Amino acid sequence: MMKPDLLMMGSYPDGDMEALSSAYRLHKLWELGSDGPAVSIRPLIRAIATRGDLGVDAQTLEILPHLEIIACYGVGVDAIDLDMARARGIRVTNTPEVLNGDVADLAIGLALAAMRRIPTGDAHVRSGAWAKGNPPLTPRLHGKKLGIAGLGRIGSTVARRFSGFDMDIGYFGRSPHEDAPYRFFDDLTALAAWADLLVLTLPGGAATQKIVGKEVLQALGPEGYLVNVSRGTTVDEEALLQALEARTIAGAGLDVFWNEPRIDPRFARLDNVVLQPHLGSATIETRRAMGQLVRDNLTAHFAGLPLLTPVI
Ligand code: 8YV
Repeated sequence: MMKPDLLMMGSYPDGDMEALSSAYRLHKLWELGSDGPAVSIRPLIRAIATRGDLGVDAQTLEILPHLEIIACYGVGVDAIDLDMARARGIRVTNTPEVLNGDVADLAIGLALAAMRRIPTGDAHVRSGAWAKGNPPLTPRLHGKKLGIAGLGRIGSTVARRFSGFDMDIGYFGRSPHEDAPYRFFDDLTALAAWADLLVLTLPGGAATQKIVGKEVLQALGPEGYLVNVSRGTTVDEEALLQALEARTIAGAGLDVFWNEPRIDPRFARLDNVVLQPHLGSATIETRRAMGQLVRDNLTAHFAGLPLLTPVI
């Protein structure tokens, strides 16, 4: 039987690429010209494999008249034009749950790295400066007040992880979670004013764009820390850079940014921010599970079976 034609928006780990190529005729966008798939190929493409950090915009959808499904390697589908996909009856799947633990682990790592200034300590030892004395004391993490913006699947895992640090936990969201044993704030600025550490686990998209701006950062304050493991778009990045430069907030740990991977060079000049290249889900085990979910959803679709993790 003919292999279905599948457009890949970005590469996957080698094992995933091999598995996909055995079942589909792959068209790798990064190997095609700036116009994308050839005009003769476009009508043949029935599936797209994308990633949470890559977009599938209306322009892409418009040139693929027989597209049936978009499988996202990642939980965030904010970069996919869901309205157009829904209007055309195109299915969309993602990879929820399998990455919750890793993203939450990285939030812990970024909080500790930023508050205990671990990169600075590492550089202090490597440079030999330790022989001349110790770096300055830092604030502690345990026992502080943690604010979580977005108590979804990842945010709830973050709360469980940080509860091991004897922290008071509050959260912001559209509505309270009846079963959540944490303090609910219906106003993000109020949560930031209360918290010592604010962790962002909000979904990306228009509803959360720049939800963390100058007012929230001022409320977090000069002893406050921000960790972002959600989407760069949830933060007004100019306001964040100014807050870090002016020490309006004490520091930040960031895994996501606007304009990834070519982020604002001002970040690299700051000593009170820890930077990671969008690695929240980037462990061997989790990426293996994400790749399997992408394939299982595609296999189910082409077998006429229910999708495992449908978004639409
Ligand atoms: C990306 C993510 O998928 O899950 C998400 O939404 O942001 C990540 O896991 C990652 O960029 C995969 O390459």
